[in-house]
Formats: sequence, structure tokens, C-alpha cells
Amino acid sequence: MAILEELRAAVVDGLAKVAVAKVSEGLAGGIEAGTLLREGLIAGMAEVGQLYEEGEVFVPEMLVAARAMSAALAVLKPHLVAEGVPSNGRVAIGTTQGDLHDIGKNLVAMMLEGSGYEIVDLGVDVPAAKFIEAIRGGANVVAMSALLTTTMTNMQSTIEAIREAGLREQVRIIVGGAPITKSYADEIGADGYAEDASSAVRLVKEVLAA
Ligand code: B12
Repeated sequence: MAILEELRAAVVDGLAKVAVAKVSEGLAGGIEAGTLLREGLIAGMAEVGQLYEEGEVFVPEMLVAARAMSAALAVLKPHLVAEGVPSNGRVAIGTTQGDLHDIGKNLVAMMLEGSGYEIVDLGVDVPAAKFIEAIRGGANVVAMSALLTTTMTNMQSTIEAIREAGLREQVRIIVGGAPITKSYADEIGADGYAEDASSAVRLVKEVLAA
């Protein structure tokens, strides 16, 4: 269908107004919201993720594409709810306590949202108690971001606090951010690590399937 292809291309090219217009056009033409989400928005973000991994596009292009996706998703959301399109899972995401960096965290959140996950964005400087509250509120995944060597250790204390609250078994925990490595994630007892936003989408799918 031409509209789906145009919507996908608008996301890839980061054209927010075109993406919004295509979603409205699609809905008016009777295309289901779930189809617009899967074959337009998610397909577009998947392509951007692929291009990023191949070194064909960089962070700025990815951010612009993610913004186009978010703008179109805002229009689509009430229709998705009305159609009852199931969410793939609920992800509570935040930057660890003491850390104010949020560009990467926002990118991960937008990619996940574009891939059909419900996002609870806890913001920056997030204490363990807030993550715990989100798990009690139904989050299946906790995603923590840290950009400072001084705040990455708060990931470990947050995981510890989740364990002490007796909630560790009911949630998957993933971590990321420039100073984080796979071996650090293993050391602190996280379920997974991804180095960028597109691999974060794959990671969430994997940990939820495990
Ligand atoms: C922009 C920036 C800032 C901005 C932040 C604005 C904002 N709203 O985020 C401002 C100016 C506020 C800032 C402040 C500071 N910064 Co600063 N900052 C940066 C900078 C230049 C870029 C970070 C960024 O946005 N990268 C782009 C994004 C897209 O990449 P990313 O965050 O790595 O995210 C990707 C992946 O890591 C991954 N990812 C990220 N999170 C997650 C989470 C999960 C779950 C998963 C799976 C994946 C994932 O996916 C993302 C997308 O691909 C870095 C340098 C660098 N090269 O990283 C320094 C840097 C991180 N900052 C640094 C420092 C020291 C500071 C300050 C302490 C400076 C100061 N003296 O005041 C303060 C700290 C403030 C605080 N308490 O947090 C140092 C950290 C050094 C260290 N080893 O700890 C760096 C490395 C600069 C340097 N070389 O010295 N900073």
C-alpha cells in the first residue's frame, strides 16, 4: 500500500509533518492503526536502526527519525488504544541517580516505543525507589542508563534494592550508556546490555522471551 510505504519513508527521512499527515491519511482511508504502527512506524525505525548499525546514518539522523516517529505515534495512540493493540511489554526507563544525561536514554525510549513497547519514562537522576515503584506499577523491564563513571555504580545499588524489595524475579533489568560494558552488566547482575538504541530493541525482545 502506497501510504504505508510513504509513512515508512517519512520516518526514515525524519519528516515529522509528513509522517503525521500519512498517519491521518491512512486512518481516514480505513487502514487499521495496528497496521500503520507495524508496517509504517516500526518498519521505518527498524530500517533506521539497521542503517545506523551499518554506519550509513549517525545519532543526529536517528534522533530526527525518532522524533518523526514520536510525532506520528502521538496521533496514532488513541486509535491503537481503541483497537486494543496489545503492548509488547512495559519498560520503565531512567538515568541513574546523580546523572543528568538523557539524550541516549530518550533515544532508547523512542526506539522501544516505536517498536510497540509501553514506556514509563522516569526521567533523569532516578533513585532506586522510583524504579521499584514502577515495577510495582506493572513494568516488566527496567532499563537503566548511566553516562558517568561516578553514577554507573548506582545501577548496582538499584539492582540490589530491587532484590531486597523481593521484586527481582518479576522483572528483567537491562543497562546501557557510554561507560557500560557487557562484563559490567554481568558483574552487577543485570539481565542484559546493549550498546545502542537499535540493539536495545533486540535486547528487550530477547530478555522478555528468556
Ligand atoms: C551531552 C553531554 C552532556 C550534557 C547532557 C545533556 C543531556 N540532556 O543529556 C551536559 C552538558 C548537561 C553534560 C553534563 C555533564 N557531563 Co557530560 N557529556 C555529554 C556528551 C558530550 C554526550 C553524551 C550524549 O548525549 N551522547 C549521545 C548519546 C546518543 O549517546 P549515549 O548517551 O552513549 O547513548 C547511546 C548508548 O550508550 C546506548 N544507551 C544509553 N543509555 C542506555 C540505556 C540502556 C538500557 C541501553 C540498553 C542502552 C543505552 O544507546 C544510546 C543510543 O545509541 C558526553 C561525551 C560522550 N562522548 O559520551 C559527555 C560526558 C558523558 N560528560 C561527562 C561529564 C564529566 C559531565 C559533567 C560531570 C561535567 C561537569 N563537570 O559538570 C556533567 C555531569 C552532569 C550530571 N550530573 O549528569 C564525561 C563523563 C566522564 C566520565 N567518565 O564519567 C563525558 C564522557 C565527557 C568527557 N569525555 O569527559 N554532559
